[in-house]
Amino acid sequence: MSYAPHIEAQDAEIYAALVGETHRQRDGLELIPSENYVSKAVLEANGSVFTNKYSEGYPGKRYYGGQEYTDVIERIAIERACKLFGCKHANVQAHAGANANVAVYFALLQPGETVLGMDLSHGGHLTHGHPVTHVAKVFNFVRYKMKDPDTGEIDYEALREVALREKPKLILAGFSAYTREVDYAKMKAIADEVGALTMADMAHIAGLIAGGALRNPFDDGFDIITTTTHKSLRGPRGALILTRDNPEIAKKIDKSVFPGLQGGPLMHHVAARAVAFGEAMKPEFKTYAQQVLKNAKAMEKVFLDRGVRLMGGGTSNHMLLADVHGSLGVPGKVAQTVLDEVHITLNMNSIADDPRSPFDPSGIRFGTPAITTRGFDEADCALVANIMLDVLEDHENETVKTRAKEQIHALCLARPLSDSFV
Ligand code: DSN
Repeated sequence: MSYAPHIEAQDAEIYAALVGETHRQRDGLELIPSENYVSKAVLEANGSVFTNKYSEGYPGKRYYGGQEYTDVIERIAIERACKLFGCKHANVQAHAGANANVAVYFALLQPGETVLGMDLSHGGHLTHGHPVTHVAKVFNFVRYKMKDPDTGEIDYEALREVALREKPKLILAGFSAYTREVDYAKMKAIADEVGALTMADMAHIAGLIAGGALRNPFDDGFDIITTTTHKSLRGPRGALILTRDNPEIAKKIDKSVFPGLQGGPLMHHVAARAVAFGEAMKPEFKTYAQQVLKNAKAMEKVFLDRGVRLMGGGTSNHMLLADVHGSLGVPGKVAQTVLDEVHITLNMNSIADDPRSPFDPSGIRFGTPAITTRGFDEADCALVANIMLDVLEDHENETVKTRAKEQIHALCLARPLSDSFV
C-alpha cells in the first residue's frame, strides 16, 4: 500500500524520504519530549485544500474575498481553544512558538523595556530573550534561576528581588527543559507587586494543562499564555496566543501577529489545529494526559534506582533531564548517538550550570508524550528506561546494542500506532 500515491507517482525522491521517515517514526521510539504523533484526521486537515487560500485579517475582517469557509474554521479553532484553556480570547494564527512570543513582546512592550524570564541554562527557552535572538537587541531580558537544580525549586525570593530592582513590564513563566511545576500564584503575586503583566509559555505542557493533569496558569490570574500546538497538545505544528480576559491586550496581540509580524495565516494549519483542539476536548484526552505523567514517573523511578542524577531530582511533568555524563561518564552527545543506533530518539541537553559546552553537553532530555500516544503504559516505560540504561552503561558492547534493538522492535510491533499512520 502506498503512503502517498500521488507523490509516489510523480516524485520518487520525495516519496522515498517520506517512506523512510514514516518507517523511522513507526519502527523506533520517539522520546523527544516536544514531539508527538498526530491523528490521521489532523494530518488530513493539514494536507487539505485550505493550503491554497490567502486569508490576511481575522474572521469577518479579511482583505481578500472567498473567506466563507476559512472564517468557519478559524472561528471554530478560536472557540475550542478558549474552551480548552478557560479564557476569553485566542489568536490561532502564529506560525510557530517563536512567532507567538515575539508577537506578545511587541504587542505589550516598548523597545528597551524589561522582561524577566527563566535562564536558558536552567531550563528556559531561546525565545525568552537569549542574547543570540533578535528580540534581545530590542528588549532588556533579565533572568531568574532555580534555587537548587537537584530539587528544581525556582528561587522565588531571588526572582522577587530582581523584579523589585529591575521593574519588569512582563514576567515570564515557562521552559523547554524544566521538569517541575511552576508556582504561578507566587509569580503572579510578585508581578502584581511591581505592576508587571504575566505570561506563561506553556509550549511543552499545554496538552497536560488542557487534559487537566497540570495546573492552568490562568487559574492563578496569569494574563497571557503562549504555546505551540504540536507538543503534548498533539496538534499540527503551530502556535496559540491566549488572553485570559483583557480585551485591550487581546486586540494588541491580534494586531501584533497580523499585520505586525506575519502575513497570511497558514489556513491548513489552522484547520488542523481546530481538529486537534476538538480531540483534546474529548474525555480520552484527559486519560492520555494523566498517563503521560504516570509514564514519566515510571522512567524516573528506573533512572533514580540505577543511580542516575536527574535535574530537579525527578519529574512532575512529561520530561526528564538526566546528567548522563556526571552519573555514567557518557557525554550527552554520545548518549544521543548510541540510543539513535538502537532506534530510541531523544536529544542531548545542557544540565543546569553545565560545565560542558552546549554543543557537547552533560545531559539528555527525554519524555513520554509520543510513546504514550502509542499506548505505552508504566511497565513499557520502565522497560524502555532499563533498555536505555543497559545501552548507556555498556555503549561499546555490540551484543547489548543488538539486544536493545530487538527489544525496541518488539515494543514497536506491540504498540503499532494504527490511529496515526497508513
Ligand atoms: N525545540 C523545542 C523543544 O524541543 O523544546 C522548543 O522550541
